[in-house]
Amino acid sequence: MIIRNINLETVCGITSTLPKNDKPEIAFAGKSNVGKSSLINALMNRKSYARISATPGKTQTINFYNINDEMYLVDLPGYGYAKVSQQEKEKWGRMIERYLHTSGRLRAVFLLIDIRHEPSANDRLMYNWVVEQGYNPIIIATKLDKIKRSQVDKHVKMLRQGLGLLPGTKVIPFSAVTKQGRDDIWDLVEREYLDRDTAQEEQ
Ligand SMILES: Nc1nc2c(ncn2[C@@H]2O[C@H](COP(=O)(O)OP(=O)(O)O)[C@@H](O)[C@H]2O)c(=O)[nH]1
Ligand SMILES: [Mg+2]
Repeated sequence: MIIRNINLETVCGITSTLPKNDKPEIAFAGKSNVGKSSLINALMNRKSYARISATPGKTQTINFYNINDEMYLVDLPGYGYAKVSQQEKEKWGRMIERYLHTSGRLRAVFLLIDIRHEPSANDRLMYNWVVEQGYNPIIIATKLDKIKRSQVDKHVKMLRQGLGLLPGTKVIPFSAVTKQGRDDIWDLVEREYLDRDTAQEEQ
């Protein structure tokens, strides 16, 4: 994807009305600190347009990034942040659920999981829940630079087993430091989830 312009167009808090966008949306879910903002920045070729937080759990809004007036990257609130009350967590859960149910343009959900660790109970809950909402999430295994190259296959297998991924589910290892995996993600999005007039593109 050639990034021509980006714009954080809508920021939704708990009580906000969700936007009725008329362009395809790709959403990113994952626990706090997994690297969602870093991934979105890398996809947009920016260092810090999406806020990168040293304090997990800070981004408790749904952020819609307009890309080239062609599509949206949607940053969902992180889950599993211990300092947030149960009541607060439920509110955010309902908000994400409302988004997944009502967005007419949501094409795909990417679920981010840290490549280093066994998926947590929250990760499994999130995966199963997204599947129950009718989506077949693509897994991004984040922080790829933190493990040795020789360990990657083993860790991807650990994620597949730990999450109980449905056969055929894609897992894309990614590093915000080296940008490895970035092009694979864009290729997938452009190939599968955007309405491109391919005849025109090829001219
Ligand atoms: N080494 C490394 N650190 C990362 C990577 N992605 C994110 N981080 C770090 O992890 C922390 C949380 O990142 P952030 O993007 O804010 O996570 P978010 O809470 O999921 O949006 C920050 O300190 C980032 O610099 C990565 O691919 N490699
Ligand atoms: Mg974030």
